[in-house]
Amino acid sequence: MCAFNLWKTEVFRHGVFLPVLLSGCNADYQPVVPESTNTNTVVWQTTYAYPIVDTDQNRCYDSETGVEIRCTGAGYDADYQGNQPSYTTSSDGRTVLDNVTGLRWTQSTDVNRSGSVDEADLLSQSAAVHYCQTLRLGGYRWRLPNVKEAYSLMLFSGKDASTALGTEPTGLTPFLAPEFDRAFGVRAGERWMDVPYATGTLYVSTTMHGDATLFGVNYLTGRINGYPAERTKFYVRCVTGNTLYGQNSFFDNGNGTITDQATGLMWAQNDHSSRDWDHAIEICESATTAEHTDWRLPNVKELQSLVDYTRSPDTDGDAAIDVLFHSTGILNEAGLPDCRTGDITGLPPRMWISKIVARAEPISRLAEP
Ligand SMILES: [Ca+2]
Ligand SMILES: [Ca+2]
Repeated sequence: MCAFNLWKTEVFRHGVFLPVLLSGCNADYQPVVPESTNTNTVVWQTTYAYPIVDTDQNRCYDSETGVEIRCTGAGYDADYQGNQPSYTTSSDGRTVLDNVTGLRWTQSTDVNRSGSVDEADLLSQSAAVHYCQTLRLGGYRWRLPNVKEAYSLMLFSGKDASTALGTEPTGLTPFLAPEFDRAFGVRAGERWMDVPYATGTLYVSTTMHGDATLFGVNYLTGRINGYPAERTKFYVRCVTGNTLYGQNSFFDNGNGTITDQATGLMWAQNDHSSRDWDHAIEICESATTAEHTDWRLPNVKELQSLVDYTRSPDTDGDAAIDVLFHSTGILNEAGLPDCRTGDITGLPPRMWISKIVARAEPISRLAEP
């Protein structure tokens, strides 16, 4: 079964986030004067409803040798700062506000408040929905995050714990800001990395044995995976605030580009093939689509923002991306049209980010589509 055919997507170019609105701010965020001097009350007002938090990648490496290289001019993720991660923990320590997205999160995975995170904190997806909906904390109306909300917390300064064994999880670096607690696989036979967090996003088709499938987010591997919705137990982190987060607002500029007015990113409408990642970078950095010269290869989180989780090859015969985008199919080893099994972020990110190019849209241009 095919979950997504992102191999069909392809070229977009990218640019630089331009400081347009306020001095000292990037184009996407306008800090609001704090209601008090208590930093816990600082609220950031986003110009965009769906701002993408940067990946927190801050180093560049040669793609062949792995040797660290200068980022300036490399065109790599770390060459573009984007919206740097920023969080504020509440005075009681129980919630964490993402100052970029406007989403507020529960700080702890210890849902039964036993003082430790263990098997008793694992919930089925339906129980997770109920838990968040009935959570009384801080006077907020909580919900289980959708997959885009949950992915907004992913920081790629983490280290993949897929192969971590050991007797203690010390030394592991989750793909999650230190403001949040850590949870690991706790049940017999599980690995440290067996810690999917539940989301409210079900796959529109089925997988494996006809199972309804839930997209779970794993902050120890940096991935999204599909899990049998009724047979998996998940950790839970509830969210509140910014109910527009994750909702795209595409506008066809009529010149081969699509602007997402929710994220502020402009994308190339057509995909483009590339030999490898370096070639994809080269294509983006030199692109002049619609006479823009600031195209870049998108980072993995920007690319995920394009995924339309209401679509799938099985249900639509097409890629899980808005129909405004022109997607090219691929042929599998048998020479047949095909797509990859599994979720998009279960794929090696370097493979699919090499397929798409994006550029940040200066907000001034959003007004003149
Ligand atoms: Ca970056
Ligand atoms: Ca507990």
